[in-house]
Amino acid sequence: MKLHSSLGPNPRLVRMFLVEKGISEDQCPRIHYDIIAGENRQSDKLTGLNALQTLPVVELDDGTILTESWPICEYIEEIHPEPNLFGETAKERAEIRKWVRLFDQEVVVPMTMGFRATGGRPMFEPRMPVVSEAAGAELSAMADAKWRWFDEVLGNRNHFTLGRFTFADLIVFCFANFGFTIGWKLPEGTDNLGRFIETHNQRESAGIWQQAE
Ligand SMILES: N[C@@H](CCC(=O)N[C@@H](CS)C(=O)NCC(=O)O)C(=O)O
Repeated sequence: MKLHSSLGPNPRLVRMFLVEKGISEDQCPRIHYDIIAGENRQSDKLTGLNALQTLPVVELDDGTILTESWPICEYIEEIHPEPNLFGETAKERAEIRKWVRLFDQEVVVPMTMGFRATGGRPMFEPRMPVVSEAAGAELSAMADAKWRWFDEVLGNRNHFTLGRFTFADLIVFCFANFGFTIGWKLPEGTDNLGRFIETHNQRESAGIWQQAE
């Protein structure tokens, strides 16, 4: 198994997941693309693996190609079940997927579309359709409103569900850290999320956010 990777929250989500599973870079070598320079958009090799030219991409030993960070993590969970991050039972899996789906739609989509249309505009406008700067600012504000909602539902806990660390926590942690790398700050009054991030910063997998690429 090989991981085609880059800067950014989606490859880093998969990299954190691999660390959580105890899978080393020897077991899953990483091929890095410089997305700031647009290397992913110029690579015929990557285009052959993923027509969308985005990362992460997982290339299995039998040549199978997996794309999209969340399903990639679910695949890794199935072949490396321990420690469990997606739920032990059908009910637990439904619960975790509920939080992930909510976060993905309500925060990840507006946050990333907002960034692409504002601070990230010089990088993304030549690559993909982006909304106007004004719409981008509205999307960022919508994402921040949902960050506040996630802060409220988290309350004084450090896990969104099941009372233990799951993929739901991992994705929230990852996208908060992505925000920090682009100059975003936690919205005012989200002290529960601040505590959550500080707590999970102690995890070995969080070290990925300190690495230069
Ligand atoms: N929905 C995809 C998103 C993939 C994606 O947008 N990846 C970003 C890095 S976080 C990328 O490749 N950006 C460079 C580009 O679009 O040129 C996933 O979950 O993996």
